[in-house]
Amino acid sequence: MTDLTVILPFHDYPHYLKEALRSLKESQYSNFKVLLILDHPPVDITPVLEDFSELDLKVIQLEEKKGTAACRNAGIRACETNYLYFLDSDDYVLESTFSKLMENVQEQDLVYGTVRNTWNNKANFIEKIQKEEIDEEDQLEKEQARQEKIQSALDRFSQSDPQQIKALYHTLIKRSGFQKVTCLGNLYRTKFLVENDLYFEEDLRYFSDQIFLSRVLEKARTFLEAPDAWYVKRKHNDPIHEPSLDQEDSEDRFEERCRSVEIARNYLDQNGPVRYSLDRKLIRYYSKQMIRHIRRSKEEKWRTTYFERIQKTIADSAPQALDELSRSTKRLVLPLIEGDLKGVQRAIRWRFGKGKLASILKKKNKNTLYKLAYYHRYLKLPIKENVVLFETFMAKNYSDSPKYIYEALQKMAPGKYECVWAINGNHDIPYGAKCVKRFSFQYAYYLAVSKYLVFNVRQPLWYRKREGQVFLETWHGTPLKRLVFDQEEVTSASPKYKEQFYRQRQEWDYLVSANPFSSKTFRSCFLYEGKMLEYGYPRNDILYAPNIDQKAQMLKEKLGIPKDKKTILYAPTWRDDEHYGKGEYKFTLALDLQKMKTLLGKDYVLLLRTHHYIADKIDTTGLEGFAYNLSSYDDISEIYLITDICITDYSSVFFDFANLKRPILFYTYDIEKYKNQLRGFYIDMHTEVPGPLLYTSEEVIDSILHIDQIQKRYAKRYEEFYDRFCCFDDGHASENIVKEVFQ
Ligand code: C2G
Repeated sequence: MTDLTVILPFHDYPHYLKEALRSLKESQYSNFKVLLILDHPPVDITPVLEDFSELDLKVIQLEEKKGTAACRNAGIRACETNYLYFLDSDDYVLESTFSKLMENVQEQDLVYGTVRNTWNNKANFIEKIQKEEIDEEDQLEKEQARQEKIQSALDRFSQSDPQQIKALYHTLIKRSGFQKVTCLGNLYRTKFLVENDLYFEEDLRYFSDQIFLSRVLEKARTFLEAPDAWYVKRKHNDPIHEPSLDQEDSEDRFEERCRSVEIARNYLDQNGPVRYSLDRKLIRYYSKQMIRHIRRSKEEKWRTTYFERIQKTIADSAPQALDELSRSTKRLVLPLIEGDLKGVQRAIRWRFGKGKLASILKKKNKNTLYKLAYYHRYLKLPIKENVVLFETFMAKNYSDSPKYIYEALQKMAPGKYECVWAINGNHDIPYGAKCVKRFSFQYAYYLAVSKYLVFNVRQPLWYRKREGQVFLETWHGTPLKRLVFDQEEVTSASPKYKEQFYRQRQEWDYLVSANPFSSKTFRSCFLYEGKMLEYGYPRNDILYAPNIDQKAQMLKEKLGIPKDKKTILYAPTWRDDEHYGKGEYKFTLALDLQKMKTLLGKDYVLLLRTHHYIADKIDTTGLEGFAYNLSSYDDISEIYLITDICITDYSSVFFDFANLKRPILFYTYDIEKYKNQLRGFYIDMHTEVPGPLLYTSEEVIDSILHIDQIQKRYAKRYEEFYDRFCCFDDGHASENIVKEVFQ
């Protein structure tokens, strides 16, 4: 007999629903039904359901659109099994989740599992947790701390059932804030819910979970802990198009937060542990978060209507919850209860004043003092009309389009502008530009007062564009790999990428595009609405210079590269999932350099160049005279000039190199993972790129040995590619851009 029902409400975002259903299909425990409760989806989901015909799934349609709480209630009412489990359609379970929950169940009212939060889909989540290094000592310490906290909860509620206190600790006390208090991840005995009339409050949009859970915790008599049964809750990294409830910015949220506590209280024993914990949660929200708004917000409501609203709710807290506050929290709460805003503001000033001073003294803020100077001092200074700030690849080098725009500006308007380069370390910059270190006081100063800013990656997150500033974003490559809003999943460092990008791209006045394809793609992937400069890439001007052979010879001499040999450049990109820390990526060289040296060394030398994100150094010991590591050379455009054959993978390098019409090979040994799991591509690599896809070192070597044949075989495709992607480049991009932006 089936003994479990999964209640799955759905309104929108079918791609998430697919993943949720797939996770159910993959469950090891299969003795369950699914009740899919449709809350008037704007799309037809029949095609999605076709792939899941083997699930025992019943669809229920709500009569009118009512929200998640109503869907869950409909699910409870329609449930015919002994147990039920709520799954939101944007989340998923693991293969073992249900078996772990059901393993030891014996008619308990509540079986509570673990909720894990992630920004990732299931495949990436699993890969991440498998890679997680488990530090046993650290684990032990965490476990000890956890036990201590549970013990202190048990001590404080020594009159109550310890099983109830443990469940309360795991599902409510431990979860920070209100949003994290959820009905998800647990198994409920259906009869227990129905007999106790435990349903969700349908007119609450954000906080019905905490009322439901508080009531369950109050009423349940038998509990079971199943910590290995994981529920995976996804955060949406595109809050602009697909906000989750947590990400919705709504006026109702504040009112609901207070009201949900008030409603829950009606069902709870005033002296009981659940009531105490809930009241303390609201006080904590006030004393940790709300006071920041009272202190700083431009919106008066935090000091008027919201202040009065929360005053009423907190004043009605259980006496014990108020009596046992720490001294510093009491200082904030007592004037609130008396409605004394001035008193509250005094207490806030005291708290923050004390905190700030302490942290400056501890030098915690040492590295961010320049930001304070930026906000409180530099932004108040007038903009300097003739100052231009340039930055390439987060000040790592002097290269890419900002370099060529800078040089064109110096030639076309000598002495007219004061040019400043944000650059770390020593680099040769002509025309005597002023250099400032990134993230320093001077950097913050020039960010604030420069009239023009020319960047090839994003501006710092703390930068705020001023009225009158002109921001020229050159970007740094034609997109092959999907970017920002076209990326379903963001697996690289910051999951808030989309949200941040949305704000940042609004600060760009100009965006440089190298071809019609980029122009179209940038509109969709960046949601960019400003002016597009369609002159080609300034960094590619050098590829059209009249004296490129001479330049190439000079560079070979400078780098000590033999002139009598042909050159192969290997310039791969980075992989989103392989990193040490923020902006520091791993790279494992998958080319057999020894073999290349043996088979190609007579005629060729190899130039190696890793992406600027890569922290690993390539080991070229034993390859002297054959392999040259040019990873720290500033400008790859110059390296193209001395390259006869270019090998890359998914790097935008080939779009630029194709301007030279020289052969390109693609070493795509991990294409399936890159395409399906990490990024996805805008163009079909199998049919649209101007060279063969190769999967082993042997294939790479063989292609180099037969490069003439390859060139012939790919001639037509190369030509089409050139017409499509190199059509704006004509050697004058920098000049045209300077004319349009500066003159
Ligand atoms: N680059 C380089 N050496 C490499 C790889 C890249 O010097 N081994 C430089 C090239 O100028 C390249 C640019 O860095 O065009 C961007 O690198 P990509 O590998 O394309 O990757 P990414 O930084 O993710 O940018 O729209 C394009 C994308 O944003 C790609």
